[in-house]
Amino acid sequence: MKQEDIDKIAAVLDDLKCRTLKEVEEARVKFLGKKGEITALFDEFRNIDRSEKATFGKVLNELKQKAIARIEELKMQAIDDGAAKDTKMDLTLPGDPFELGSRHPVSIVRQEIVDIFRKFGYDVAEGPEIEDDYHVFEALNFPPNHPARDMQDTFFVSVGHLNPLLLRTHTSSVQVRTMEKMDVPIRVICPGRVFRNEAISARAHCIFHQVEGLYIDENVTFADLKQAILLFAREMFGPDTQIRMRPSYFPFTEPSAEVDVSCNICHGKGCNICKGTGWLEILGCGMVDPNVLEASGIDSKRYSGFAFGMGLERIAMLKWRVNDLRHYFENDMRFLHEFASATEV
Ligand code: 2NM
Repeated sequence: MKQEDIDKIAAVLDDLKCRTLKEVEEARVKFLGKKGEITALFDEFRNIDRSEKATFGKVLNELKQKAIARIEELKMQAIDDGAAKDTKMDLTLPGDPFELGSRHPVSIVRQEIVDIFRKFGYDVAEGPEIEDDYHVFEALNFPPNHPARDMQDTFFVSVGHLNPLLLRTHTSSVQVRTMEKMDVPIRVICPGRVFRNEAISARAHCIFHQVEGLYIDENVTFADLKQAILLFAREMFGPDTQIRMRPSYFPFTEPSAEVDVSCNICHGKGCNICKGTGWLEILGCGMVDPNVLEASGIDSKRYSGFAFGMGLERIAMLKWRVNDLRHYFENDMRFLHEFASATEV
């Protein structure tokens, strides 16, 4: 055993540089591992001359302590100067983003419509999606054999009763319940989900959303209806919007009309959204049939009213030029995120 060998190892330890924790571990094995250089000197120490043991025992122990301390020091350094490199992680990268949800286009449109009518003094009413025949049809002046009662249009929950349960096909049932409960004057809008047994396509779905409105008081006329719809259309589609009414038919209103708004995309010139007509159909309306008022206990000699209804998916389609109704129900995040900027949070 030579002092020279021990000094050499001590010098190497002093100069040792490690960039990574892996290199530190390699250095530890090189000096202190089972077959390490310092371990080898201890093995050699067992066989040396008794006279030498006193000198080398102390020196070897000092060398070993020095090696342990130096390895520990290098380990701390490696951790400090970016041991991270060892794991291929870039800690300067921004953190994992988490996705914010956004309002569904149908919800956005519903909220806009509700806000407009709230401003006009209407209340909001909601009611059950599973309804009875009476509130969906009977009280709304649907004759007993009206085609809308047919199995083709209505999802029945229970059949064979006098008053079967079914999924409501319109939210007018909520208005019937309002007329039963509340005193006149009534101003109410009813947003909600409705169900019709239709084949699913780009333009039709078996589940969709409506907002219906009802206004009942003394001396309510068709002129009031027209003005209410005009004010609504201008709030909803812009101050230059024009409306036109076409005669129509609904069992619960007489007279009835369909309302078009001027196409705010081509401003009446004709485009593919309005199919060249300059007009877009947005709602149905009319004067509440006296039979409907009477069925809910309202004196039709003293009171009159108007009602209207519109489909939210259709209005959202016009607003954002969505070309297929099915997008609304597929929960595709790429579609839904298109509307992230359409509402203030
Ligand atoms: C529409 C069109 C016309 C309507 C009628 C009633 C009620 F309950 F008062 F009779 N609610 N909603 C109505 C009238 C709905 O949707 C196209």
